[in-house]
Amino acid sequence: MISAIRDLIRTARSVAVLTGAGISAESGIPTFRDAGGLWRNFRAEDLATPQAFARDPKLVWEWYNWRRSLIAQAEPNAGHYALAELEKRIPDFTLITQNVDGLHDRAGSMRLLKIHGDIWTLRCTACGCERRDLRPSLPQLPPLCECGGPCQGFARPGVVWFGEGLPPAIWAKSEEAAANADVFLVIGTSAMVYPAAGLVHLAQASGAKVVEVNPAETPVSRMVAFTWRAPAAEALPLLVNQTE
Ligand code: BV8
Ligand code: ZN
Repeated sequence: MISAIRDLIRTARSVAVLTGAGISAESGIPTFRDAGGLWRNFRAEDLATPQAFARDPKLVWEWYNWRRSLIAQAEPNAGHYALAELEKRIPDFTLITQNVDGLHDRAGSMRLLKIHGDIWTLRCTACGCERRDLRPSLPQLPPLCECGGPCQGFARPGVVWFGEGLPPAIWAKSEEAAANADVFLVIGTSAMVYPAAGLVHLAQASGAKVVEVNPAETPVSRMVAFTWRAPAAEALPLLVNQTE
């Protein structure tokens, strides 16, 4: 199977990739829905929604602060680096990620579409100004707006919550990449969250060969051309090392 996947990538005109929390698992960042995952003590609707934030911004920020501290101690793993290497070799390559941890950026991925936002960006709920803040955990919760203007607003994490639309321009590029791909890699996602998971169906319907890299079965496993039951940090380097 691995050589067949390598051949697919070697001969592909256009490659698109969708990653989820699973690609950061081997960097020590818990996934959302695996045992011991980020949602373990909470339910998504308790925290990653505008309603939860309106009700208790401090609680939601405590969760994000905890995640920021966790991510700040993590390093990109061989899976992240392998995707950054693939991007260098394939002219028409797009990496679409549901992850907000910034590890793809740190591994050197450039053609990167962050469809669920970025945990290191803060956005003022009053004036909408955005800023990057890389401090692992923020001293004051919720953080105040620092736009320098008269705004008294406070900031929220620059991520997409449940019930919120995805950034339109980034989403449009993601759909275009999925629709044009010869090969679509779906890596480390439970393929449960929409519209992100819909990209797999769009790629397949547009004629792409879809390859899933995931140690576990997911709702898309049955529909794809290849299901590679392996952790990303082990599988992805094998794809890169032999596609000289
Ligand atoms: C929207 C950012 C409309 C925040 C996140 C009922 C049916 C269908 C859909 C819905 C429904 N009810 C509501 C909806 C819509 C909802 C949705 O899909 N809900 C799901 C739960 C059913 N979607 C939305 O609300 C979206 N918005 O629809 O808006 C709209 C439109 C226009 C205008 C206004 C409104 C917004 C969704 C985005 C939510 N934000 N995150 C944050 O991170 O804090 S979602 C969250 O889940 C993360 O982004 C995460 O990336 C994403 C998906 O999870 P995964 O990444 O897949 O992680 P998970 O733990 O689930 O799986 C890990 C996988 O890795 C597993 O398969 C595991 O086997 C594998 N793995 C483990 N180790 C490894 C590994 N793989 C490889 N290697 C390893 N070592
Ligand atoms: Zn402001």
